[in-house]
Amino acid sequence: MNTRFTFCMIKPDAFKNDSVSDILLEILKAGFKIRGIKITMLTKGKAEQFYDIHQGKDFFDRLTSFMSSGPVMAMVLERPDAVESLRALIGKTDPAQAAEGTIRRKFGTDTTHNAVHAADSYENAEREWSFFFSKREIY
Ligand code: 3AN
Repeated sequence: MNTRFTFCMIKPDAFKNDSVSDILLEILKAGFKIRGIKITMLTKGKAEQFYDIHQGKDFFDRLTSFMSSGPVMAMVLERPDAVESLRALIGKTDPAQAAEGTIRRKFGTDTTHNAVHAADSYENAEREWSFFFSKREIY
């Protein structure tokens, strides 16, 4: 398994709060290289597909409505131990419980509006970047 790559997505709340460039800077300062990047807008249907694993949970509609409410920035990132490093950098799902200095603590508002998504396994990372990128869009 290649542990150098992961998938990250900056969420619509970060665009609304104008914190996209600050978040990008944190990611780059942590040593990640950007191997694929695009800004796009998810439809509700696409957001439901992306978060398929959460179908049936009480927050599913809130989550997918929010994720289709504005632009997202999808990225393929490279660094040794990419998944673990990025998960540590972003912090816990709820920004109030995320450790001091983490991206969600700094830029998130609540459990839905938490500024960034990061893949939680290498298997999911590949599934998630394939959702946004063709092979030739990752270099
Ligand atoms: P994480 O993104 O920290 O891996 P997951 O995979 O459990 O968290 O959840 C995916 C996304 O669903 C979260 N980023 C968050 O936006 C949303 N979410 C998770 N749990 C809740 C909740 N209890 N209430 C509202 N939104 C939630």
